[in-house]
Amino acid sequence: MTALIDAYPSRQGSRPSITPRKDPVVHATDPGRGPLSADKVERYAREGFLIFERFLDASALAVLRGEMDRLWDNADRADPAVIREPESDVIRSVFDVHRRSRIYDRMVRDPRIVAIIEQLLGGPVYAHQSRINYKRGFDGKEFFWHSDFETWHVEDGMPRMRAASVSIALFDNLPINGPLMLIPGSHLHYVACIGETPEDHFKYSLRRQEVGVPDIETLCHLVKEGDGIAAPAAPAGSLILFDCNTMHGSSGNMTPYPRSNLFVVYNSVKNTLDAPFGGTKPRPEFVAGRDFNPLVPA
Ligand code: 6CS
Ligand code: FE
Repeated sequence: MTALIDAYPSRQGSRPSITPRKDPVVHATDPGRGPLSADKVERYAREGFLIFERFLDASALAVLRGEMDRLWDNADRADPAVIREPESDVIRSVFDVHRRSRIYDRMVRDPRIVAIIEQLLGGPVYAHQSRINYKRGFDGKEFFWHSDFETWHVEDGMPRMRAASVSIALFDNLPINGPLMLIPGSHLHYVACIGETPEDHFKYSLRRQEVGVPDIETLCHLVKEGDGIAAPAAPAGSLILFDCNTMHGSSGNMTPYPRSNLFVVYNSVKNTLDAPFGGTKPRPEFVAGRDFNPLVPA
């Protein structure tokens, strides 16, 4: 087997760099076919994200929240998929929730969501990663700016940009409780980061990421180019869909209001994982799934 060419090197040089994206954002040959209007597709291609306010109704939301509490209550300290906050023992994330919960498994395969993703990514997809980010009141800490794709490429061997993430607001994402922030247009640039990937990086990075984050100069440039930073108001039940390379992050939550989200990553079955491009050993299944069977809507 010949090794794939590394289309997006990162963490290799001593200086950061910014280069144009080499892949389309919308992969469909017929982007008009699917639930999204041409307008929405065009907006996604241009800005790198879309928001669907109140996508879920109150009863669906109540079920997802109940499941969120159940996973919290049953979380086992020894379980590597249970991630703690950087400076405390409070649960930050539980990973692989679509394989630990039948309710989340169905949610991930929601036909409305799968149809939207398939329209944008041009065909069948599988679940690369799923998690609950709890972001509790007072102790939910920040996620520094990053492109998910950079990590998935270097640490998981995701070859190209043909993946998208869905964040479902389980509580209101308010301007004050550490909502998801995105840089419009940033997905059109690839930011190569500096710093070598430590062994078992995920053990630290999922608590606080310090390698694979962009330099400040490049961030300023992206914000200027993209005309600012978006922090979409997302009432509980809303869905934010964003490209795998959209620069995003969020601040800590020092309000009493939780900002828990259910997060799912969809990757095209034409873009399955190879060996990690950074040369480290592949990350565990709970953070980078290698079951590439297409999702069957349910
Ligand atoms: O590691 C991951 O897959 C995700 N988590 C972090 C902290 N950064 C990259 C990506 O979003
Ligand atoms: Fe992320």
